[in-house]
Formats: sequence, structure tokens, C-alpha cells
Amino acid sequence: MAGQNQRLNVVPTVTMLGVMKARLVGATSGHALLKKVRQNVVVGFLCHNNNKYDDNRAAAAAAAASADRSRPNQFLIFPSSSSPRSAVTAAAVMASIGGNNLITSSNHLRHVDFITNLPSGAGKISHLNAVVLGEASASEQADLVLPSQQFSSQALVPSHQKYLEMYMRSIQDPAGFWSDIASQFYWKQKWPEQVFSENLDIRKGPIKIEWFKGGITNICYNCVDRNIEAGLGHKVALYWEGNGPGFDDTLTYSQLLHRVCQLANYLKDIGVKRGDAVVIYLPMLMELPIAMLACARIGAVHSVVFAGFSAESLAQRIVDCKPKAVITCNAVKRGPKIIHLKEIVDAALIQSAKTGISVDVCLTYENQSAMKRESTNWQEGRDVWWSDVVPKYPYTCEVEWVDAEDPLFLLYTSGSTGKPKGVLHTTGGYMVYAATTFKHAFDYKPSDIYWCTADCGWITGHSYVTYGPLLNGATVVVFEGAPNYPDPGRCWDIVDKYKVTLFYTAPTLVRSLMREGGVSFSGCFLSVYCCFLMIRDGACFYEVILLIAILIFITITQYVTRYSRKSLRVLGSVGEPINPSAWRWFYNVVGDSRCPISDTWWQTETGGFMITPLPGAWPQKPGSATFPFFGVQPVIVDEKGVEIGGECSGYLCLKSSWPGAFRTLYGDHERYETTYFKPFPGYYFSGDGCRRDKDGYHWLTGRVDDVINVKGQGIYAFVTLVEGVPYSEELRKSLIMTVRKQIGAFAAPDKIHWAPGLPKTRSGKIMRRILRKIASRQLDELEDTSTLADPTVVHQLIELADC
Ligand code: 6R9
Repeated sequence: MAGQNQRLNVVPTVTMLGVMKARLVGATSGHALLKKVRQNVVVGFLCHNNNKYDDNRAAAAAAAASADRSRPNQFLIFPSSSSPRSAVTAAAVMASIGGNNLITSSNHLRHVDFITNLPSGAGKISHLNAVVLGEASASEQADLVLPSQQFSSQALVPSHQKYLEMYMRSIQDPAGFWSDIASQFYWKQKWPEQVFSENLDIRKGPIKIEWFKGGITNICYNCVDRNIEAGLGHKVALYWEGNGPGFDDTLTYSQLLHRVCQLANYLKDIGVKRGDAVVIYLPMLMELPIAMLACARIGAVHSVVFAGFSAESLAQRIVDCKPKAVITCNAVKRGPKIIHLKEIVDAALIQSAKTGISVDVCLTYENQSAMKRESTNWQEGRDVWWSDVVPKYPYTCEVEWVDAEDPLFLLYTSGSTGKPKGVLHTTGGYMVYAATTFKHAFDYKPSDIYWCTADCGWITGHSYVTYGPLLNGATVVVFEGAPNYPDPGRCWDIVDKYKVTLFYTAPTLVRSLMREGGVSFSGCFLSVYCCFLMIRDGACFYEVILLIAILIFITITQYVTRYSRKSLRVLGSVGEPINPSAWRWFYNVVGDSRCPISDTWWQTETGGFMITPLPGAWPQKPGSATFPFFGVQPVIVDEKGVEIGGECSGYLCLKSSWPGAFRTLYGDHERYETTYFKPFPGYYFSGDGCRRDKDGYHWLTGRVDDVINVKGQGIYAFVTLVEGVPYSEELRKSLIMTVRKQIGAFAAPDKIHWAPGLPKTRSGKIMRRILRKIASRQLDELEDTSTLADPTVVHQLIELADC
């Protein structure tokens, strides 16, 4: 508490606020204050007299505002009162809101500065006359959120003007633009004159994309050896944070090279050769990126499968790519839950053997914190303990030099038919693209500490846990556990522990952390103490009730604000559209209204970011992925495939290729062409809907096949209500009526299915295939649900099907 008290920011005079043109709201009721807060009128609270009601009301409104998580504000509290009760109340509120929400007068003036000095080239900014003090906070009215001048001035791309120059070059001279960047990497042999060749038009023949073909390189060499040669041998490459707090480890670039080489040597020894597939079924241990790099070093093609997917999913992937070896570990603990990975692998290998695909070697890492060796099921002859063999191999291993167009990895994504698609990426173009997108979208600086919460079983873990950051010589945090274990403050604990500067995550996580309130014991204690003081001083029943209400409100953002998070510089979001209120919470609460958010739109297929803010280069709009990355030409087409210009909505396609594009679906080039290039001939079709606003900002609206039309049933809507709102027949009728009125009778749902939760993948994607099966009551065809974050929602939905 003493520490919190020291953070009191006392504003000397009320006129100070006048200077800053903030509107002053007179003493009013807590409810009215909250309303003003919601309208974003109130940006400060002044508890400026001895009147106990004013103190309590201001405190209640402040607390209520902090609980209104979608729009947390910043607060000024001016406790001029000498009454111990009001001082304690003010302190309690401040302690609970957290020091980070308290801003000093000099901070306010700095915000005013930001507004008058726009980043050059940002164009005319509307809404500047909105709220002065809260301008640096993302609010509902102010739809543009500016990077600070301080941030812009140090950014790699400091202005929209500079972006436009670079972007125009990347479009007009893609060969020159990407060659210049590719030259910064190591090539055993440079690519020939022709930098790329492509055909994206199915009417002109088979689809083909090639970049730097004929160039000879190795991505592992570029991720590790090249950095060591540049003097980064002692720099930390990986910080590993275990599931339980206190379990951690560190690898420098030199140590990483040793580990990679040992495993690469072992793999070579068991006969894995260039072009062979290796399935990696590992949790987020350091051994996972090590295994990916070891495969890349020897030219083997890795296929990482999320450790937790069922034996069926794993078997399906094994049968498809026929690996020489499977690399796994005995078990993993995610939060309090143990998952016996080796048992899943055993079952998958039995299944795949039945279809004639047998795997000779199952290299198993002993994850001691989850399970001991002795308890692990074992098949002699096939299973090998990692620790028995790998450490015996030398620290050096010759690099297998490969063609830029040699396959690097296969990553399976669940297709709409249920048969997963093996997205194939090649080496050179992917390398250049992953590295460049990482560098610019996060404004990477060598002093940064980067943490991406994604698992390597997802494309995000390939491009932005492993390859992109390591190619830039970055320090990466790898986290084994669950973000809400042991409590929802874990992420910020990790941020503070490693002084993370760049934090990249998914909206689904942002929303879940935003939802998870938590009781702060110091807040509790303080409030009980306040109650005591109030009762002693003769407070009435309602005052005590009010204080208890404060207790509930003030504790909501504690899990974030009890950590400093001062190190954070840039935040990132990926996986699905981030709704503006989650965006604002991320920006205002997590990033203290200081860190730009890179809302990166991309896909497994694209290999790297396609539409993303460049922090520092232009203002952001909460919920918009903003503008295309270098070399990317997004177009919006109508249902006939005709490009639409200006402000519009339609299907998002991409014109011409970029180096990170996938080259085929493994073993099924026809499906590749049919799925992505036939719907709108001449373009790559992303499958997403998109709106472009009057300022040219892109707003991703989700997958275009999100509308479920069930034969014989018409439009079938799964409806999730705001927490606490009960389902009722009246509500059902009123929902249908609302759609009829607002959109039209044609769009009115024929069936509403209450859905407390939806079947979502770990990255937040709705599994439409499962919803379709439930809607058409084909319950015996649900197939594998192990790729879901929470498979129990399926049973819940089935139970509610006829309610
Ligand atoms: C990287 C990744 C791709 C699909 C994509 C889109 C959705 C991803 C998004 C986003 C809106 C963003 N998506 N990022 N939608 N804004 N910033 O997620 O790859 O698993 O293949 O999913 O995810 O619908 O088409 P992948």
C-alpha cells in the first residue's frame, strides 16, 4: 500500500486543467459521472472538497469506469481533503485502479503535443477536437489513434510518406525491391537474373509461383550461424518459460547452434535426407524450434502438428506426408492439466500402420516436469529417448545447401471437407518474407525482447516464433504453459520478468483476459478497512453498500495493472478480426495508451503478414488491419469477380504473387488451384470478406462462408448472448423481428440455436464444419473435435439444439 500511495499524483490547481482545455464536470452523482465517462467526457476525477458524498461518488464513478472494461479511462484524483476517510477512500480507489491509470499533469501536456504534431503524411485527422486529455486513449468517438511523435520519429518507417515510397517501389519493381532485401541474407549461390516467375491466372495455365529459383541457401544457417558470425553468439536467442512459474531456461545463439547441430546430426544418422518429411509433435519446449531448425539444416521438410491434436488428426497427417521420423515428448502440462502426448503418438502410429504407413523412429523427449521416463509407454526398436542419443552428437553439422524453391515445411490446416490441406512453403521466398514482415510490422530493434503467445503448431509459430524473429537476430520468449495459469495475470508477469517489448497474441486471448476479473487481496483488505472506518465514523447503510459495490468494480482490471508492463513498446494481434472494444482494452489497459497495435491480417497460405499497420507510419483505427504490406496488392471484388474501387465491401483477393506465398497443397495441386484460384480467375482468393473505408483502411469481416444455410431449414443462426443475459422465447422472437426490420425478411433466421460457446480453434477460429453438422443434425459425422480449444462446447451445443 505504501508503494501505491507514493504514486498519488496531486494536481496543484484546477486551472491547470483549464489550460489543457479539458471539460470540467461539476460535482454530480456517481451514475451521472459514469455516463459522462462512457461518453468519454470525463477524463479526470477531482475529489476536491471535504464533502464525503463527493468523495464517495467520485470514487464510485472512477471504480465503475475502471470496471467498464471496454473503455477504461485515465484518472486524475485530487485529494485535497484532510479527512482520513476521504484520503483512504481516494487511496483505495487509486490503489485498485493501479498506478498506471494515474497520469501526471506533464503527461497530459505531452498528449496535447502529440495532437498538434501529426506524423508527416498522415493526412488530415478528423476528431481532433474531441477530448483533449483522453486523446492518447482509444475512444469510441476518436476513430483514429495516433502513434506518438516519439514513437514515429524512431520507427523504421516513420511516416505514411515513407511507406508510400517503399510500397510503390515494391509494386512497380518487385524484383528489385525483394532482391535488395534478399541480398542481406547469406546465399551460397545468388539467384539468377530472373528473380521470380508466376502465373496466378488459371485461364492461362497451371498456377505457379517461384521466387529466387536457382539461388542456393539454407534458412537455418541464416537464422543461427549468420547471426553468430555477426557477433551475436552471446546474445540470448530463446528464453523459455515453463508451465509453472519458476521453471525457465535460456539459450544464446551459440548454444542454440550446438543444440540444433546435435539433433541434425542424429537425424542424418538415422537416415533422414534432404526432402524427407519429419513430423514434429512437441509442445512449446525449446526443443520445438530446435527440431524445426534441425530439419531445415539438413534439408528435411518438417510438419509440426499441434501437440494435443487427437491420434486421428495426427495419423491423418502422418499418412499424408509419410515421415521418416516422428519427434515428440512423453507428456506436457498445460495449466494444471497433463496431456499424455506419447500415448497419442502411439495410437496414431498404430492407426497409420493399418493404412500401410509405418514410421521407423519415434524420438521422444522426456519432459520431466510433466512425466517421468519410467511411466512412459515404450516400444523397443522404434522409440528412442532424446536424452539417450542426441547429446552424444557433435556441436557442429554441415549445412545442406538447398534451392530457394526446395520445400521447407508442410503445415496442415483443416479444410472445409474435413480432409486437412498440406500447405507447402518453400525456402528462399518464405525466408525473405517472414524476416521482412517481422521487422517492419513490429518495428524491430536489436534491443527488443519479443514474445508471441502462439504455438508452433500454428503458422504464427512458424513465421513469428521461429523463423521471422531469429532471422532478425531477435531474442524470443517461448512459453510452454497456459496464459491464465496459475492466474490471469501470467502474461503480464512474463512480460515484466523478461522485459518484453513486443507482445504478439490473438484476440481470443485478449478477450479472455479482458473478461477474467480477479479479486485483489490488497484491494479487498483496503475496502474492508474503509468499511470499518466508515462505520466507526457513523456512515449509513447505503454508504457501506456503496463501498462494497466499489470493491467489486475496482478489482476488475487488477490482473493487468498490478504488473508494470513498462517495457512494452508494440502490441500485435492475429487470428481473427479484433473487435474495437477488445482493441481499446488491449491498447488502453495493457499498453497504457502508449503502444501501437499491429493488427496483422494474413493466413497459413500467405506465409507472412499481408495487411498490417506499420507502427509509427500512420494512425490506427481500432479493429482495422489498415494497409497492405510491401509487395501486396489486395483487391476487393464483387460476386462476379469484378474489382471494386473506393469505399466498398466484397471478397478479398490478392493480385500477383509475393515471396512468402505457398506454392501448392502437398500432393494435390488441383485442390490448390480449385480452392484458391478458380473462384475469381486472375486472383488468389483469400476466402475472407473485407470492407474498405473512405480513408482506404481495410476491415476484415470474417470468412465469407460464415452464413450457414441448411437444406430444408433456411438460415440457421447460432446466437451467443452477452454474459448474464438469459435466453428466452421473447428474446428469440425479438431477435428475428430485429433482423427482419433492420435487414429484411430474406435475412431473418429460420432457426435460432442458443450457443453459450462456439467451437473455436486455439487461435479463435470458428469451426464452421462442426456448426454445419450440428445444424443439419448429422451428429454421427462430427469427426475429430480435438483441434478445438474446448471440445466440450460441442456437447453443450448438441444439448441446446432443440431448446
Ligand atoms: C495467421 C492465421 C487465416 C484466417 C484469415 C482470417 C483470419 C487472421 C486476422 C484475421 C482478421 C486479422 N485472420 N488474422 N482476420 N484480422 N488480423 O491466422 O492463419 O490460421 O491460416 O487463418 O484467419 O479469416 O483468413 P490461419
